[in-house]
Amino acid sequence: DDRYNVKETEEKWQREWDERDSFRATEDPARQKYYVLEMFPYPSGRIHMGHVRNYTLGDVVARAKRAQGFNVLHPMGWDAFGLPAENAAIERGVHPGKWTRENIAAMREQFKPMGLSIDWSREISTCEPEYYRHEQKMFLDFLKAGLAYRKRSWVNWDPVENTVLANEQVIDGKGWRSGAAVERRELNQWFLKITHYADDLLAALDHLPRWPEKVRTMQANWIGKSEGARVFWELTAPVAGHDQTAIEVYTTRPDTLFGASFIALSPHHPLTKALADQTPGITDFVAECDRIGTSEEAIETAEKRGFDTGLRVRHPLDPDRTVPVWIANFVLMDYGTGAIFGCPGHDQRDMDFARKYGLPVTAVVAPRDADVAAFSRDLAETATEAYSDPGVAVNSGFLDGLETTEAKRAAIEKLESLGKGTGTVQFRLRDWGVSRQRYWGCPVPVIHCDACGIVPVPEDQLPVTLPEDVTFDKPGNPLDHHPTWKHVDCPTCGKAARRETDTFDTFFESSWYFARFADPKAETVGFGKDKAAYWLPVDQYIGGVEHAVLHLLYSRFFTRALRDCGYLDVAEPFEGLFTQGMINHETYKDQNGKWVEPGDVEKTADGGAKRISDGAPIVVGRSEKMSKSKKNTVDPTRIIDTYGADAARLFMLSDSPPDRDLDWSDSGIEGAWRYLNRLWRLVADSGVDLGAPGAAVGDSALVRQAHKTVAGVTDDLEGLRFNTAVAKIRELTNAIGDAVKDAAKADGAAVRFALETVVRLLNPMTPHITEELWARLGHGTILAETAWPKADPALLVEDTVTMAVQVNGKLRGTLDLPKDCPKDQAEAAALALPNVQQQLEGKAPRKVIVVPNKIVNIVA
Ligand code: ANZ
Ligand code: ZN
Repeated sequence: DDRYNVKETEEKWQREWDERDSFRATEDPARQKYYVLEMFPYPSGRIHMGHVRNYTLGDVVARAKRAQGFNVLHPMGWDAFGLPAENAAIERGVHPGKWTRENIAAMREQFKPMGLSIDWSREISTCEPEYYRHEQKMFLDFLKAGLAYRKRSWVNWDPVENTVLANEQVIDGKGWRSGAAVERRELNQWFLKITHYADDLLAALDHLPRWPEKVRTMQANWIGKSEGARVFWELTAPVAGHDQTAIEVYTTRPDTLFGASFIALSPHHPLTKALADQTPGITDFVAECDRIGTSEEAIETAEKRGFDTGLRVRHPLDPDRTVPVWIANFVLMDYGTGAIFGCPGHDQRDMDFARKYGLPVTAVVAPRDADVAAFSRDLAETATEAYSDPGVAVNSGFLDGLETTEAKRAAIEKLESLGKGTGTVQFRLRDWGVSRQRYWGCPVPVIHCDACGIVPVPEDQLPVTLPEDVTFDKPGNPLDHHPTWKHVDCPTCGKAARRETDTFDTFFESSWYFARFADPKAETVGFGKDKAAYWLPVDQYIGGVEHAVLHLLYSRFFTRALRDCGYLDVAEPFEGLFTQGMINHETYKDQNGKWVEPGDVEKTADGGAKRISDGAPIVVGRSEKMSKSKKNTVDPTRIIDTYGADAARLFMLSDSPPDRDLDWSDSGIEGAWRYLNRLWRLVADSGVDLGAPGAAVGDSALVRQAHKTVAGVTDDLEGLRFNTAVAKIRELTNAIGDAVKDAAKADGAAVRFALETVVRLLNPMTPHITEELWARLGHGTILAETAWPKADPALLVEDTVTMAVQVNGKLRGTLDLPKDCPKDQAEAAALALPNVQQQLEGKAPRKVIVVPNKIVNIVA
């Protein structure tokens, strides 16, 4: 039986590649390397369609680059620390280590049938001491270099997870996993000094042309560089318990200083603290503010609220004037100076605040050509919207008449000359808080000694490993509850001391794993410098856009920090970045509004749908991102079982451009399946005598199309336009189908050539069936080790040209003629055109001029 047996074929070739070790990467300075990496998975236990898409995209790149002669590194590993393991421990009593390792084993088995060309000998798992010991060393090096430090700081506290969250993990004021409203707490935390590189991280974005514009913009906004001034406002009277005589504010609009109507302090400003002891009500007000958390979004969206302290400060440019000092919930302590001057006319938040508390609104910037008196009156008396665009300074003394940019400069100059302020650059980026009060993470390798303070764990005592015997019955950090683990002697003075019980944020592990893959077995170092130099940077990184700022920015920081600590010599970890779209699926609900799984739904002839199990009518909803909560997921393992990995891969690649969302559908996967079977039959039983491999082929339309397809697909793969690549291959397949319709007349050598071309071009996308067909076509080699086809440039030239036909200078028609055809042939064809004959009215032309391949000019 000559039918295509998917299961047998796919298993056979996976075994074959394994046995031949086809995908092992070895450093070879003589060969050009290519490092392709997909963001490594979290071992949740089951692969999902998003994984299938991500790893298929990477695999196509890896296989194509390998065929094109590159020394390819395509590794896989596990981002294995994190909360879900601990939650499993809490809910089911299984140890996080056991849960994680079992999930890894299960997912590895689910990945294997996909036929990915991975060098599994380089597999890593970040929860093993062999991995995390190296990041403990890195941390100690960062400490020495001043790139890691500890400080007391306000943090986002997730009351359900009992842990600190990074700002990025707070979404709409809620914990990203728990969904619980986040609170503020002040804790001692470890930080990595990402701000040290703020300027460089921003400027270097311009040198990443192979990154999506969108991701670069998101990082630039996150880094948030702004230019402005620090301005001193002198208190009219000293405040007991506070040593400063002035309030320093940060502003990006020094041009609006004359419009100041109040000063606002952060609830956590030192002056607020000093005042709290003396002024009743402040402590309560601050506590209320704390309830909205520390994330900017939360603070931005909360209703503006304030507390009048009764203090006043002198205006730096107009000392006769004083303005009141308030405490306001929208002023952040960790941005700028933690204090602002409010200019309601030109800042919306300040406007909202001023209208709520009856503070004055003064226009100090007007649109060019505005009626200043009317504009000022409206803004002061009735407006609820601030005018925040640039314009011309008004009501501003010496600044009047200056454009905003000019006015900013002039104001700063004046402030500096008076000693009342300085021009500065400010970044929105904060240092990265890496402390987590959790068990399943890498222990921070330091010891707290009452006599010596913070003592780094001596390097010969690394790694600090996690204790196995922990319990999860109490809320909080199991490392803290452990009876013995944290009690150690101080390495410096020998007295009783305590281990740090914080562990690292799990983004720590993913910030350098790409370097570990260069040298995954290194024991004394995280990775050897030579191997890192050979493989890094990653040439093509592929993953979800949800990591645009977190993981991708941390990795860029980490690479710089490692460089400065002597680990490697690159600054940028990822030379090329591609962010793939999501996978969507229709959603289904029954009459009770309950979600129904796609596997239980059948479309009916009338265009509706019913539930398979009981025939109940189903309402079909729109296609949305696959998610467990809507039950619209499709299990990749089931799809691969039914149709095979090749069909699943092909559908993923052909349906839409890889950066767009993809709608998963049964008809789509079936279409891919049918195509592969058709290709199989074209090779197995077209009835055409294909002759032997390597026979000479003549020039023919089919051969030319094959060459064109090689050129086009090569180009498409380079640009990651997989869907258009597939379309071109399918066109060539159709042409082969036409050519073999009359088997007796077909040119066997040309058909073989075209078929071999299809098989070779399709190999990176559907590796199994193409290997099998290649063997059936009589080759003793395997495609995984075969060079990429090359197009013959001579056969790429267009074989026909379109020529214009003019009569007395007017276009009267066009002709499709063989390229470089003789002049008399072009002339005859032109004169035969009905339109031309009509123009000539039966007479002979006076003159005919032929410009080869372009135009036939007829003079009547
Ligand atoms: C006066 C002013 C007048 C402002 C005006 C704006 C418009 P970016 O551009 O994001 O850097 N600001 C400064 N520190 C703050 C803090 N800790 N918390 C909340 N807001 C703060 O924003 C800078 C502007 O945000 C600053 O310029 C300041 O308000 C406010 F017509 O100063 B501005
Ligand atoms: Zn000590």
